[in-house]
Amino acid sequence: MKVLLLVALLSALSAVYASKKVVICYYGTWAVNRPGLGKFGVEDINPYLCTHIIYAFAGIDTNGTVIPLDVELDINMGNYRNFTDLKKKNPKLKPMLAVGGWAEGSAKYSEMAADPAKRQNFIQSALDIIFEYDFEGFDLDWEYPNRRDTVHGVDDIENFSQLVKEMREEFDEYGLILTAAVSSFEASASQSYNVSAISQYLHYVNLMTYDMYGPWETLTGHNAGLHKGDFDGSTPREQLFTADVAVEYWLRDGCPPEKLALGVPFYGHSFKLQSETNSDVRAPSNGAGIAGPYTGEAGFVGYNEFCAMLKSDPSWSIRKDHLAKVPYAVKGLDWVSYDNPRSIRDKVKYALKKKLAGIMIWSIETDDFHNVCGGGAYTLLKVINNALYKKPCL
Ligand SMILES: *[C@@H]1O[C@H](CO)[C@@H](O)[C@H](O)[C@H]1NC(C)=O
Ligand SMILES: *[C@@H]1O[C@H](CO)[C@@H](O)[C@H](O)[C@H]1NC(C)=O
Ligand SMILES: *[C@@H]1O[C@H](CO)[C@@H](O)[C@H](O)[C@H]1NC(C)=O
Ligand SMILES: CC(=O)N[C@H]1CO[C@H](CO)[C@@H](O)[C@@H]1O
Repeated sequence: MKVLLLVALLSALSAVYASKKVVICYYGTWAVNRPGLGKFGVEDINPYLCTHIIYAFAGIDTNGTVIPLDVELDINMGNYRNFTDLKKKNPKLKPMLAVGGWAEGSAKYSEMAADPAKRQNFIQSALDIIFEYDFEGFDLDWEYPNRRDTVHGVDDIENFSQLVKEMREEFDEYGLILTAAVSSFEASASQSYNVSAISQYLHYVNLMTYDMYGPWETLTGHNAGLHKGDFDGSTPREQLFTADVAVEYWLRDGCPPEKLALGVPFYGHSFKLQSETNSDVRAPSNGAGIAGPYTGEAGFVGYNEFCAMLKSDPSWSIRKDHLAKVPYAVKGLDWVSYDNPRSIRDKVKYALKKKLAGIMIWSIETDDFHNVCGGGAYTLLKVINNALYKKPCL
């Protein structure tokens, strides 16, 4: 009897503990324009499989004012409102708005963060949108401080810390959530962030542990390997482009584990091999490979697109890098690095073992949300929920 009580108590405690893990889902709103089964609108979001859902993206003008990037969709067609209305289905869901992204560049953000008046303008205009549309938080996606077309160079680092500090102080007045998406590897992240400073002020740090190798490289490699791979040879550990090396850097540099969300990609990168006789990881590549039927961009395939290709065409050879814990697939000169349910589960286990905050996803509109491949609708999100909470999900 006592043993049973103890077991019940322990499992109740672990359920409470586990339920605090986050599933932070980015939603790329342009997917509403994709053809056929690739079209993904707000109505396609399953509001029970994420704890936080982030609308990507808003932008800023030259004064640092936060503005919608697609006024017609975001405002006129009601997409902001429909998105935050997902809370009516799941009251625990936290709808957030992301500002920035790759296409916004760095220059305007560098100018904004360097000027106290523009920082205040940024924060107040973010609050205006948050209150008008009932968002519950904001995500900073400046890509990246002190890189690309930066204006103020290395000053961006402390200016970004200052921005995050001021924003958090303001957000605390209203109980709003503040997060940022950050580059993951020491070589790049150390150019952009004072890790301990921003980690102190952010609720969660969304670690972009993907795009580690892609068709811009001359050799094939994993988009998002978890560990040192079968083909990494004697590469010194700190020079490895793997998720675990990036996580260890952020933890070492002062980000508390309970704030760090491990990013997982719901997409892969495709390469075109130079020769069929060398089709391993680190094989010579001629650049971008296949495009997906919906996303239509050479070098990129959504999980939904690629699982369907694998299913319908048995001539793909699926291989696994047993150490890196990610698959890749080869057919003739086509080479694709991607994530599947197995690799995603391994990443969740790793995040749990490292006592991280949870998982971040870029991005949910390329999950197999229509169950084309037979793993169940929202295959990858369900894998994440099952592995994090160890119970069947809705
Ligand atoms: C920036 O602010 C100035 C001064 O308030 C204003 O004249 C200008 O129109 C603003 N620029 C934009 C892009 O809104
Ligand atoms: C938002 O929801 C309304 C009501 O369901 C719908 O008429 C409208 O088309 C939706 N907007 C978008 C962009 O999907
Ligand atoms: C980083 O921020 C911390 C805390 O705000 C500060 O003490 C430290 O000096 C900063 N580090 C650098 C290199 O500026
Ligand atoms: C608050 C802060 O750190 N501001 C700095 C941002 O960058 C500008 C221009 O490079 C500096 O002059 C500020 O001191």
